[in-house]
Amino acid sequence: MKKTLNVAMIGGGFMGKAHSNAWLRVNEFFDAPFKVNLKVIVGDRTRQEDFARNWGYDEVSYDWREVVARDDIDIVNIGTPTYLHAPMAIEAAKHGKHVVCEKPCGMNYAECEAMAKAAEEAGVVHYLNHNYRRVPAVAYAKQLIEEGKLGTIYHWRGTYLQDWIMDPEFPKTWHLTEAKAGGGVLFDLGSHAVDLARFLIGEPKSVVSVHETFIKERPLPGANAATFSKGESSGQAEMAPVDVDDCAFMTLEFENGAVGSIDVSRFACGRKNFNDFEVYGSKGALKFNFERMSELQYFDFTLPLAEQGYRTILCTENVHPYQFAWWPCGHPIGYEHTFVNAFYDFLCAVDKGADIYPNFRDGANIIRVLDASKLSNKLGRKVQIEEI
Ligand code: SOE
Repeated sequence: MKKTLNVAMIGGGFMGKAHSNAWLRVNEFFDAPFKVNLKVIVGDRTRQEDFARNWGYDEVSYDWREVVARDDIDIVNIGTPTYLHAPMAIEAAKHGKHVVCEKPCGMNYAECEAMAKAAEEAGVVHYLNHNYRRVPAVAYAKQLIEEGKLGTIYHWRGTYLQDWIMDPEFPKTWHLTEAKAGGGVLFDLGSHAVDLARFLIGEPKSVVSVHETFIKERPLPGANAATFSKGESSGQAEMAPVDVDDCAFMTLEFENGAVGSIDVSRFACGRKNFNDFEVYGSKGALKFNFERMSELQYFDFTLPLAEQGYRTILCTENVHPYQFAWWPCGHPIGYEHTFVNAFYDFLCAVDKGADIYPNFRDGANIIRVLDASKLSNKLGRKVQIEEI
């Protein structure tokens, strides 16, 4: 009989829903080593009773400190704005809880280092949910690179574009407030883009950056200033200055000699979740775009010239990572399935007492690059990552 682990979810927004769904599905599609019970939902935004009823939580709480200390909680799942990640993760680790935390890891490099140290010292499993690593096509790209199919890596080109805050009437939610988000699109989407670069080709060594804020002030959100959902506008005339980036363009040198770029923006009209990368090597190249998430474009430079050309691999075969758990070939999975893939790996890590990646140490390394990008933009020069 499989042991059941009790989950405490903190935060009932977009990520609270995506994580709750993943806990409910993981045992249905994978032979996971543990059963999972949605024990308690903690939050102050949604009508928690409705959320609990909808997703099947046993209890509702408004006190995260009390919940993370409970003996009957095994996993603490953090889906809150960024400024709450470190205090919650550190407290949960101190109480011996395994921790799942949404990206970005924390507000700055030092805070993320403290999260990693607390989790490592407590000996708990800590997972940072950069879910795009567990898109089958992305995990397969990693496999091809590790098999040497691309040879020596020369270039990384990462782009992550959205357009949901281009309306000047969109209120200054937590996503647009430095003290709550750590940064703008640099932290929101840039953290994903840097994670993919680290995952697929290695550690950045230096960065040169230009950031810009296009809408300098926005209306404050509704009466519930703690609101962290997207798009709630009060219609109030009161305006507030925006203190985060709307776009960030980075040029990077990597420790392995590769040179690349990452550009992120939430002002790219028509791009809804345009998470895209290209990798160029001595023996071949790859291109991926999340808006066509089952497809991976591969160029094999070792073929005879007449046969060369980009071809599209449809990553839905059961030999492609994670696909074995889902549908027959030709039936693609979606965004939410990447969270289920991750939570299966997380439960396996808990069972084996092993690490899962990315974890909070990865999160610290990601935020170190983003902090370096902020410094480069401020100083107008190249910044070595080790300067942070
Ligand atoms: C940004 O709007 C966002 O919700 C990110 O925060 C998520 O990490 C990404 O998966 C989808 O877009």
